Amino acid sequence: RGALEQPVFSSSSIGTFYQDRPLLKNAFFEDPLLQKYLSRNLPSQVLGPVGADLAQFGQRIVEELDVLGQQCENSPPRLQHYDAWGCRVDRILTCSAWDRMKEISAEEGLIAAGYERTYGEWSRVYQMSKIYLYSPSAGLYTCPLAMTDGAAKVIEKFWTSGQWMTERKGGSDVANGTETVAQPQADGTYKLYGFKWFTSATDADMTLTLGRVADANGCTTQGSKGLSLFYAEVRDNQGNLNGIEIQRLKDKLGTRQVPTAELLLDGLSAQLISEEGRGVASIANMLTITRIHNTVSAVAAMRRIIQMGREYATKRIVFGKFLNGHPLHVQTMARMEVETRGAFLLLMEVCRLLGREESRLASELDLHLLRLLTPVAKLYTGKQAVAVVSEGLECFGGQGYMEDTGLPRLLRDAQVLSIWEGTTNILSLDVLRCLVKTRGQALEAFFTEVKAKLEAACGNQDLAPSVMAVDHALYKLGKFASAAARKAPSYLELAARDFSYSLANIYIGALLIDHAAWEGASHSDIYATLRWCERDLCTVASKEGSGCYNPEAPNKDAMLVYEV
Ligand code: UCC
Ligand code: FAD
Repeated sequence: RGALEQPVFSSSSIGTFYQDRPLLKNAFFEDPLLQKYLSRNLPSQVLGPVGADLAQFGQRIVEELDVLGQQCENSPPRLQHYDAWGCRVDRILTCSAWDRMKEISAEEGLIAAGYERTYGEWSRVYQMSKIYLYSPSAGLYTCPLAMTDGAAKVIEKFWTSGQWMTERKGGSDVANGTETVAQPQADGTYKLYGFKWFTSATDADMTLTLGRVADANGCTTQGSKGLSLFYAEVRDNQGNLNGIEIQRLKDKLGTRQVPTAELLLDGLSAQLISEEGRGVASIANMLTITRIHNTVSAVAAMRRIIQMGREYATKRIVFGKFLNGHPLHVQTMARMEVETRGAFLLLMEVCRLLGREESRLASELDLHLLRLLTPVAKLYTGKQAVAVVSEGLECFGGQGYMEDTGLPRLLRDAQVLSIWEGTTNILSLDVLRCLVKTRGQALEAFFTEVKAKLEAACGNQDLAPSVMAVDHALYKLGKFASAAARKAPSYLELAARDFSYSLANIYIGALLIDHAAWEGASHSDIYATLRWCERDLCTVASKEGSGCYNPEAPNKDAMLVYEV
């Protein structure tokens, strides 16, 4: 360097290299699997308008919504307890971007699409595809949307809704954890008294909540049989809270964009909307919808991190070449891609079944599958999202850990997906509940459907190893299930999580095969299927050999956990 040149690094200069940033592109065009899924399944008169709408929405996300989502993250809600004159007001102050998200959600018909049913049985696939594109840029506005959708399913009324189930003693064990008492009023309504420990989207117009109706002596029935479902409006016509005090906003790892509050119900006026004592069964419809939304968010987060990661890999040079020229890096992304494809097809399957149910086209088999696969999809993708998004952050090296890239938020927000709307264990137990309640018919439906998909693909040589692997796993699952049915219930309880994972692995294997056997499928569709089916698809059968579900296992586990 000549003596007169400016030094590259000095107090006035920090060097000349600036890494090109990964660009957010139209998520619809960036997602060949979504496009192919729609082409394969939607009738042509539906595919045209749906494809056009998703393409325009994908562009709107890039140009308008992503920045609003980031603003929601940067300007979390605040709670104003008192006004300037000392009056208790308990106002939740949300940012303008959050309010704008509400308007845009209505403009785009994000919930209406599920109820107007313009596309008949495909309306849910359309709606959830749209929310899937939106979710990673939504600033978590998808959370109130999910609860609104769930409430609309229960009461067919169209306001943003809360879902207040969790109290201090129990969010999983709602039956024993609910202390809220409902006092009957002369006009047939109720006043609710209790404390709701987690309430998201507390800025909603209305809520569904659980309470115990008090009899003339003020006594209530304990357990699940004492719980009833109530509808309540959060504020009155003047905007004052309806017998509610907002104690505080939660200080959370993620989902910071969403106001999640602790609420004292101090005479909340409410209407009973279920039969007395049928509260849990009545809110189950809402849980189905919100758990499907949870699955949408999980798969969408995986898809987003992959889209950003593969973009970055075309821009970042290390050891003399772009990241996407390093086979080990691409292998890492390919593994994430396989996970995401599997999760996506499971999500779409549940949406397809929901659409059929709501259009009254569902067979008995469809209904059993919908009931069984909803908790399976939620529990499986909730966990997968954390693993894939975490791996995805690493794809950016240190930049993946930097707040102002907007990437760490994806991991924080993914972590909640396995906790709320029922934890992994609780949903695994729900899978067992479903099997018991249907006297095994849901499991039979599972076997029938997987076998049908395998049979349809059995002439395809490329897929033969995958078909064999899924078939073998199904055989092992059947053997396990018949043996477990003869054992004490505690055996299946301990196996519940592994059993549910096996259901997910096997069903996803069958869906990937089904998709790859389609005439429009690509080599990558076949390759993804082969890769998925290499894994141990029936973990519950593999693990049982160690005795980990046997009667002595809980003691051994406890000794292991608490060993001093
Ligand atoms: O976390 C929450 C909101 C977060 C924000 C929203 C995000 C949405 C996604 C957005 C993405 C951005 S709200 C709180 C969610 N809470 C839960 O999910 C509760 C978790 N706990 C459970 O799921 C438990 O398994 C309980 C509460 C359902 C267990 O209650 P019980 O009363 O002990 O259970 P029982 O006695 O077995 O069931 C009572 C009745 C039975 O009906 P009958 O009497 O006809 O036999 C069950 O079959 O309820 C029925 N039932 C169901 N039916 C129970 N679960 C279901 C189900 N999943 N589907 C159909
Ligand atoms: P617990 O039930 O105490 O569970 C603790 C652990 O024990 C978990 O790992 C669980 O899997 C395990 N466990 C529990 N029972 C069993 C069992 N029988 N067998 C094996 N393992 C078991 N709730 C609402 O009602 N409305 C909301 O709007 C809402 N928003 C939320 C927002 C956020 C950000 C979060 C984090 C939570 C929210 N929740 C909401 C609460 C949420 O639904 C509960 O936290 C969740 O259902 C778990 O309940 P819990 O916290 O009481 O945990």
